[in-house]
Amino acid sequence: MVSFYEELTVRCSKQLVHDDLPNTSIIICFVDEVWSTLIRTVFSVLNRSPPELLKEVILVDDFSTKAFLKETLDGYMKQFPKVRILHLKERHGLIRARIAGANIATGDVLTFLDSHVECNVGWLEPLLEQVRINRKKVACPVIEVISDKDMSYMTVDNFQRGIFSWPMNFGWKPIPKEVLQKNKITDMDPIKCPIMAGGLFSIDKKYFYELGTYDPGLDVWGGENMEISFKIWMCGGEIEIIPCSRVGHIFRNDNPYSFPKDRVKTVERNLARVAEVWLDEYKELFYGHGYHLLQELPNIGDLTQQKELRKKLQCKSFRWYIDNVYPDLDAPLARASGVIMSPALGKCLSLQNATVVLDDCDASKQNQHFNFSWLRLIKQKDLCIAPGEKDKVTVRACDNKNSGIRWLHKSLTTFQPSLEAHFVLEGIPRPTCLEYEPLQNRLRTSACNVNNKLQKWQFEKYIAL
Ligand code: UD2
Ligand code: MN
Repeated sequence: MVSFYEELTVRCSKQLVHDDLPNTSIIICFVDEVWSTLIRTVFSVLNRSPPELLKEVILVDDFSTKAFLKETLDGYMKQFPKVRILHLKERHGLIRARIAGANIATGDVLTFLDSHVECNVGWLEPLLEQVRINRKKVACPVIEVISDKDMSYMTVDNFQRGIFSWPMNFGWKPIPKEVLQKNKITDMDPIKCPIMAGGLFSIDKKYFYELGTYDPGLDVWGGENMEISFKIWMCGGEIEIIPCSRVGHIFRNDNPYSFPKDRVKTVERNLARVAEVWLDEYKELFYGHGYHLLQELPNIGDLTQQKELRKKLQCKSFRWYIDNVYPDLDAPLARASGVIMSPALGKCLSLQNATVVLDDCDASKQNQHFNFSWLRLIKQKDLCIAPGEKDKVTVRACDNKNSGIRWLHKSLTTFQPSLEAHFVLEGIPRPTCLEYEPLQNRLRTSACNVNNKLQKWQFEKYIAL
């Protein structure tokens, strides 16, 4: 029986492309790559790319420590006139190494590859065809799997889209059935891809520079695929996976090279840079799903140029990206919303003359409508319920960086689940709760007490708690 895969291969081989395709520079960055896998990568490119489309192969050695990646490699590659090697004088990290490779490239299109891949038969033409059709299209091959045990090539046959989930983890997801049907998508059609995996893609060289390449402030590894994906989509381009182009990649659990700083922190810092520049109000979801990420904020460096670039390119909002590119992303802007009721009193919190009081519940009144934000603020527009002097409760301008106005509520009070219905001030050693005090008919903060009914509150609607 002919498999789905073999049958697709036959159809792909019959697909026509323009005869004036642009040529490409292949850019392969590596640090301490294994000899055999690097050679396999280069051979697959040289053997399986039409010579007229292959301008050059640029190997960027990101300051490897292994001796065989210096003169030995240079000597070996001399037999291939199209291969150029750039030895960086210090560790750039993969992002800046790719930029260094792009800076010396002479082809019309840049095609980036990891240093441990195998390009399959006919891999290149379908990528360049898409760029030829629209220079703002960024084309990715289907990434197949090379076993890290025996180096065999394994095909994949259900093509998926690259996506992310909060707090910005890359993942794969099949296209929803409705979307397939609605758009009459067949298995050879390019797949619109909200986020690219990162390693393997073709992009028009001029367009890459129009987009300002990568944010050069991203360090070592990680997050750059988010950055370039948001940038491409929000600033007028598209990312597609091209089913007829296939490249195998060795997925490894460990990086075979060392990180100059802590690996996890490096990636988190990169992601925080991306969030600050691209996510608009949705960056709250990023921090709200990974609270410790806020700690990276002081270390993320200057973002002026990135923000200016976004303005200059007149890029669309993140909201637009969600609505148009990734509508199935789960992204509610508040964890809970509506009136905040005291079940014991049957009354609701209300903002009157910049103070918080209790009033008869009326969900239609704007001054009784609150949002519980991802950063744990109880907000009404730009005003937040906050602890005041002594035991007073007041309102203040919301400030995401002010940890003194954050409240724990519902599932956030896991340290003491019995306080679920309470609003517990965050970060105070002695649990302190929002309470109604009947004698003076006012709100105050007071030592939390699980049995005190006047400390229990309920939002009208819980969205993500
Ligand atoms: C994925 C991407 C990878 C990159 C990465 C970071 C694929 C198949 N792979 O992880 O391309 O986007 O996510 O987000 O989509 N390298 C350097 N200098 C460094 C570190 C790495 O040159 O400081 C090289 C490395 O030798 C390799 C490439 O960059 O050729 C990507 O690194 P990886 O293979 O460790 O990343 P991977 O595949 O786990
Ligand atoms: Mn890789």
